Amino acid sequence: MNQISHCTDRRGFLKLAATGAAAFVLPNCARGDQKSVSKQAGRQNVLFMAIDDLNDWIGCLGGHPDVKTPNLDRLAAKGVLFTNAHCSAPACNPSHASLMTGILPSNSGVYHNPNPWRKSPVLKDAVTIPQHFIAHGYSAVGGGKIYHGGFPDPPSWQDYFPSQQNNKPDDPMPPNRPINGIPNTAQFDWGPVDAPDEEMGDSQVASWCISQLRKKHDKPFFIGCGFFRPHLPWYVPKKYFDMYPADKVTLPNVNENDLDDVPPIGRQMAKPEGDHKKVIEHDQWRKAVQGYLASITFVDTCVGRVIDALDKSAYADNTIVILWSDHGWHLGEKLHWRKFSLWEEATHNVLMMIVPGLTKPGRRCPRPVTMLDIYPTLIELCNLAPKNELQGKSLVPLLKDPKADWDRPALTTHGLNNHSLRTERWRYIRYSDGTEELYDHDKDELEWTNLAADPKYADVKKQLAKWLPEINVPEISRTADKEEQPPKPRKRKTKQADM
Ligand SMILES: [Ca+2]
Ligand SMILES: [Ca+2]
Repeated sequence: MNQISHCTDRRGFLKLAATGAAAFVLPNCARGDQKSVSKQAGRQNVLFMAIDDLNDWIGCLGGHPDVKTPNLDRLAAKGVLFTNAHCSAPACNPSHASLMTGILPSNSGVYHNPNPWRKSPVLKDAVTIPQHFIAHGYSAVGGGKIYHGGFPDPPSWQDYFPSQQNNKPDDPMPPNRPINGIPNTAQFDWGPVDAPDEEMGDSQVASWCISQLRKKHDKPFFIGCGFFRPHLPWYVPKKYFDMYPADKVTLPNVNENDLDDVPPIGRQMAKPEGDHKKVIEHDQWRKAVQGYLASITFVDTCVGRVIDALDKSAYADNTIVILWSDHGWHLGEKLHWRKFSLWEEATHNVLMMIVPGLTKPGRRCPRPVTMLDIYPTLIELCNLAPKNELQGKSLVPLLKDPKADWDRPALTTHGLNNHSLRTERWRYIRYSDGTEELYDHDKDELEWTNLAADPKYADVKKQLAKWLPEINVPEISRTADKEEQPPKPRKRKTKQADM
């Protein structure tokens, strides 16, 4: 339990300590002598949960003082929370594709949302995580957003909710959009929707997942459960907005001059004249933060329902739970909104794992890890055949001992040959034109002061640069990206999907 004291947030500490203690004493009641077939077969099941666009604004990561995430916090308290986990790409499609195949964007050429990842010559025949489980006798089913909207992958699954071709259930939409009054805003909008939780797409995904956990399974299972919120638009039921009155929300700590020491490619990623200018002009910053926090608490409720169902199921003691988000999100930091950058707000994401018989409750791992490490970790935990082409590294040593040695920085790539490397102390960014940023997290956790030009740090940069990828393949072709299109009007009964 002493590792909990490393939590940076006092509120988070108290919450974790309370739930962590509860996790220690909870008896395995109500399960009786039920034994699943999968336990008898000697292989643990996997509940693989994804949350889209969730940055580190969850209680147990201390990213935002106002946020309410009791369910994510109690899940984290059951096992290992990776506090320095980063995406391989700060955008939905390349992050999901690299995580599910274990291959870096710089090897596949899948850098952006409009890249149909199965068209990559490298990923065309790649065996995804669930495919590998199927090959080893597991059942593998999924629901919701495990792949980016436009590019579902039917070969990955034996069944899918709502369907193999449409991975996203419909969401109710408020009338008179955009609510925030920003013209031509597409999905960049927020506000309450007049609908009960159960009408929300993510609630339907949670219900589907719960129904899977209540089933009798003849084989060990791999269940993918992907939640879409807090992806835009931030339309969730009003009760979640009411938890965060806009006039009281805490805004991010932003330095108006932060981009002055950022190279041109970085400034181009930030686009301060784009979203940020519009948000300020329309006086929407507080309401946007409110919408993001409301969406987080909404999805936290969905997570809570699923973990309660697992705890009450026959599979509570022999199911590995892994929960990840695909990248972070800026809400004005560096005058930037959304993901699509190589700074902490965009690369830092959520990763927690509970492995019965291996992990201990309430552990926090500060080592820099990436989403690419998930695939080899699951292979080792479930005794699947090793796959030499995978570019991540198994996290099993860190699950056993969160302070074990770990030699590599976390690599994030945004576009061709733009990379970031994160260690426990440093962030080093190298853009395609050779320009650089270097931040010292011991003194500057908001990454305000770029030290790259200071000769004092030449050796730090040199040591980090050894980890930059040697291969940087060109971007593959692009197609229209459904998720970035404006929401279509929804007819009340037909529930038009808005991707
Ligand atoms: Ca995403
Ligand atoms: Ca700066």
